[in-house]
Amino acid sequence: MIKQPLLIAGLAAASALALAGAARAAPHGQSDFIRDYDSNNDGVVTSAEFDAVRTTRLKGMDTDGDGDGRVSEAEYVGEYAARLDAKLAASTASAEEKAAIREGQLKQAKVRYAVLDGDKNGDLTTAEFAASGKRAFAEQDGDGDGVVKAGEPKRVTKPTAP
Ligand SMILES: [Ca+2]
Ligand SMILES: [Ca+2]
Ligand SMILES: [Ca+2]
Repeated sequence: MIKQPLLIAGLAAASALALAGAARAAPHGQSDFIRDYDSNNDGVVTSAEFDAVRTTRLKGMDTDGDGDGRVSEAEYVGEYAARLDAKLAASTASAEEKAAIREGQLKQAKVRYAVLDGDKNGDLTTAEFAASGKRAFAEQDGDGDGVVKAGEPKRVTKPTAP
């Protein structure tokens, strides 16, 4: 049933649902990106929009109440698991399928955390999060004009030391 390799669209789920019809014609991965980050709905994502959404998201992940903007793997995966569970609860997949999807997705979330945690010290800082965001935005901004548009070719960037 649910065959999306990544359930990243769960982010900003309300606005994503509202825009799903309009955005569906665009290539899948990129339309998800634009749906998630195009806050003013003008069809392109600026780096300012991208940074604002990501900053809000990082704050939402920092759930241990100390508000220091640092996110542990448990916080990161926990925040993701909550969104994933809400999605799975609404899905018509069988219990076995849901369990398999959940296991696979949580594994991927841990992999993503390891990438985000640049110095691998088990503590994701705002600086590390911003660095990974810069790379992610550059990948989506294939023509390098500073905004991400539908149908834009992705750029493959080499992983670089932060
Ligand atoms: Ca926009
Ligand atoms: Ca770190
Ligand atoms: Ca561009």
